[in-house]
Amino acid sequence: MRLVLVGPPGAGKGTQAARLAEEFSIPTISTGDIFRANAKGETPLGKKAQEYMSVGALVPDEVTNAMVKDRLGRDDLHTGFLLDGYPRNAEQAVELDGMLAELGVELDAVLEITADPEEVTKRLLNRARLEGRMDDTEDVIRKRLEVYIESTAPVTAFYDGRGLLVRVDGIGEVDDVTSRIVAALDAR
Ligand code: B4P
Repeated sequence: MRLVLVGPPGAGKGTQAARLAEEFSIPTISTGDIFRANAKGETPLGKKAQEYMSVGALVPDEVTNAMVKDRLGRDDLHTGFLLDGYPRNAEQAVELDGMLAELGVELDAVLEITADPEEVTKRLLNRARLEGRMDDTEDVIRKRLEVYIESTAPVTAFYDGRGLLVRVDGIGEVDDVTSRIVAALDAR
């Protein structure tokens, strides 16, 4: 199973990725998690990523693409993978095509988790209270939503045109959303 997970900030990508990785026994590759781990470790990559994440912008493509290429080249992906939060713009989608062609593999599905801006803002502000993530402030959330509409929404159209897109409603209990996703993937 080779999956891509997209959706607005706060739709539940990270939340569902952890469950789907277990359900399908595949590793998750989350660009956001890799950036955050590097930021915490104060590595050069982390310092660079933090400049962009803290203002809600996308980390530059050359940094992100090289990081994903390196990760996809490792030998623990025999059962597949779940790409969480990548690709996030049309350029990254084209890059990913090239990486997969080099590896001789194809995506099985691109899963879009949908949720309206009011709901995701509420969730992210709640997470800010619990975890204090640097990009969960009201201004930065607004910026992340704008970036999503401008840069990431076209990615779903790109994959829809190829018949790969599976759209699932992300509103409701976490378990219910997981069941919806698994049912939608099974139905393919
Ligand atoms: P991400 O780490 O991908 O962060 P995100 O979009 O906010 O989603 P996340 O997975 O964390 O949250 P989730 O929706 O699960 O990206 C962060 C930043 O990294 C980006 O802004 C960018 O700067 C950079 N970045 C990442 N990938 C990049 C790329 N490819 N190119 C360039 N830059 C990149 O959960 C949110 C909250 O909702 C949680 O508190 C959760 O508990 C809650 N929640 C989830 N499901 C729920 C439900 N059903 N009901 C109620 N609450 C729910």
